Amino acid sequence: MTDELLLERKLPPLLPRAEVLKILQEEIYGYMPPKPEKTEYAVRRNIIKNFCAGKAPCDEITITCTLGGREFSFPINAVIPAGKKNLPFFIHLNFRPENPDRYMPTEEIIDNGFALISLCYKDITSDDEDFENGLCGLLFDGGRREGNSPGKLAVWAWAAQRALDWAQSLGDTFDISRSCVCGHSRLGKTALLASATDERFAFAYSNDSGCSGAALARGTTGETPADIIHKFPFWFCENYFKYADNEENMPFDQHYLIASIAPRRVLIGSASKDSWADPAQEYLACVAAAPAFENGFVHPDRLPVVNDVFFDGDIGYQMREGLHYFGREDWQRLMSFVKSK
Ligand code: GTR
Repeated sequence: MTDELLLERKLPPLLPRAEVLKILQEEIYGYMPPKPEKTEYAVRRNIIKNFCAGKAPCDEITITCTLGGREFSFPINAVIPAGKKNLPFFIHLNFRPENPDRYMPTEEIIDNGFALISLCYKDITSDDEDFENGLCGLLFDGGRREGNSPGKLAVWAWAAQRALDWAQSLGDTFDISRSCVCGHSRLGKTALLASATDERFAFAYSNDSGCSGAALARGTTGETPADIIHKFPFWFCENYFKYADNEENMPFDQHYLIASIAPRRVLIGSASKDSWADPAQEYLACVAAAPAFENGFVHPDRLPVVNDVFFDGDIGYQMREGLHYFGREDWQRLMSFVKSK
């Protein structure tokens, strides 16, 4: 059944990863900003009194990157269980700087044996058409963009990669082979892109990322490229704009984004009542991306239903009951997926 649904969608065939990454950067997200010439870290320890009852202090790290001879700084939070080494960990791109936050049950994550690094996306650059603030101020001359210059998703994804640089700089505190980048909605799209373009991430998790994230565009009954391009053009490169109401001519679809994470692991999470993100299209993208992975996507030959959890392949999928939200049930399933591998 899923094979017929994919045939109806007439998707572009999978290509080698390098070609897929080129198409994605050229046609939808823009090319990732370059790596910094120099990076420095300043650490403020234990910034929240009695955090997690003393099990794990919350530190703030200011990351200062030099690009084109100019500096850009942004903060991240790190919560590391005291006295532990080689920790599996999440890099969570979040909407707000608060710790914990309604999308981030920090203590529960720590109690499951993980460390947690979080960053607030607006500390990197604003979520609007202004390409002169934050990191964008170093990348664009007077805010001007070329057709394949990075959109905001690529700029935020770059920051998650810098947080991983910091984790790596600490030696054996973190287990990089158990690193996972994650986010919700627009930041789920960002997490997939961060992992697609940086092979150091062992896992990626997209929560309800939908259009231009995990969901196939061809055949959607939810948000379309035209909808998202109209409302959020700044998330993408300008070359994407020509595909508004013109999906059939896209030389890619969103299974390319998932496939470009191979041979590593990726979990896609949907919410049963999030029709705008279109859970069936997120699931079908997993089916279409599967051949790029050694252990693909193990699933029944039907569309997903509430509380489906498919963790046997390199691609995992889970559908939670309810609305567009990154809740503790999503985190519990995400943690189980990482632990199961
Ligand atoms: C919506 C957008 C979605 C999703 C969401 C979010 O308005 O249409 O693609 O990204 O915002 O990020 O919360």
